[in-house]
Amino acid sequence: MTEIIMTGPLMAYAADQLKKRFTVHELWKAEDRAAMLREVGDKVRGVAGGGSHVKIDGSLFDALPKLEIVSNFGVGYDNVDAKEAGKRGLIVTNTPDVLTDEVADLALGLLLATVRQLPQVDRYLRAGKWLEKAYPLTTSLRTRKVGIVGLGRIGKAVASRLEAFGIPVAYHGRTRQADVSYRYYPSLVEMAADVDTLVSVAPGGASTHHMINAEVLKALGPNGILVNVGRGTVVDEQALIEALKNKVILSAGLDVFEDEPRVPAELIAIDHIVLLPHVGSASVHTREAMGQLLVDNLASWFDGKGPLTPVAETPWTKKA
Ligand code: A2R
Repeated sequence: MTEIIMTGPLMAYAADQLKKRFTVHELWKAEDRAAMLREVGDKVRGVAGGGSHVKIDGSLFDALPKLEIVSNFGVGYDNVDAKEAGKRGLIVTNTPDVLTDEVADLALGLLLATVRQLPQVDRYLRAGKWLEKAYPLTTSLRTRKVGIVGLGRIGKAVASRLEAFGIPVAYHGRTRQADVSYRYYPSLVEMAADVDTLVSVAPGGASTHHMINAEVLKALGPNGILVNVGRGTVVDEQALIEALKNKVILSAGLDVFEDEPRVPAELIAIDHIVLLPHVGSASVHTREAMGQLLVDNLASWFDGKGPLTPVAETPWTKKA
């Protein structure tokens, strides 16, 4: 059987399929990972990635001389050095599309929860405070203009939901998109100044690192709300903490953080914001679809049919 490495725990739905089809080495379980790699490294042809914070980079590739493909769980693959994989002629795949609607649904839920303070309202009722008086009035989605940072697959699904809610949408990215009529801002600071709500769905990695910084938050202003369902590294978390403490912006709804699963105590101490433990795609339905795509990419590759969803850095064209 073809031998592969799993770098972290995947849901049983996917892991059980992998174990039927491949000889699976569970890297994150090894007491001595280097020893495991020395022992099995020259037999391994595939990596099933995700589910852990093990970096899939040049040093892992060095230990796996027969490696052909990294099938990564999730649409984001900032845990994989895809550029380095490309240089070495390896294929990297991710799990796009199958989670788009789920994450977009969550983004709208998180936006509404933040604007209307739903977790705080729930806590208020449970604490018996409604018996004393009604919950104070909140801000509203009704008057808001939303700027989407990263109008990709998920960003577009967020935008179409916002349209249904009657909310004007603008976007920032590196390129204007011909197929949408939303206003495009080449400058993120200028967009932040013109809207009062930012929804970030941009990927992680060097090019987006701390893109939402103190200057952007200042431009967003005192009625501003930041929702982040993309990657935590896109936001300068320390600048965000300062902005929230000093009322530079009004509030935030965060599903992603810079150093997951560690969330700064300073954020946890701010009661009026909404914090979620990276659950954007975390339903049984969608996680199974993602797991299936991870398995299918490996199966397709080792059946000689090529990868199903290779990432941009490792394009693949079928040989004639
Ligand atoms: O920049 P563009 O025009 O290529 O637009 C992409 C945008 N993006 C950026 N925007 C500003 N500065 C950057 N350095 C930058 N790099 C990328 O992010 C594109 O509109 C969007 C990503 O869209 P997709 O590749 O279609 O990804 P998808 O499926 O929407 O997922 C987005 C992210 C994942 O990477 C995970 O981190 C997270 O959502 O789950």
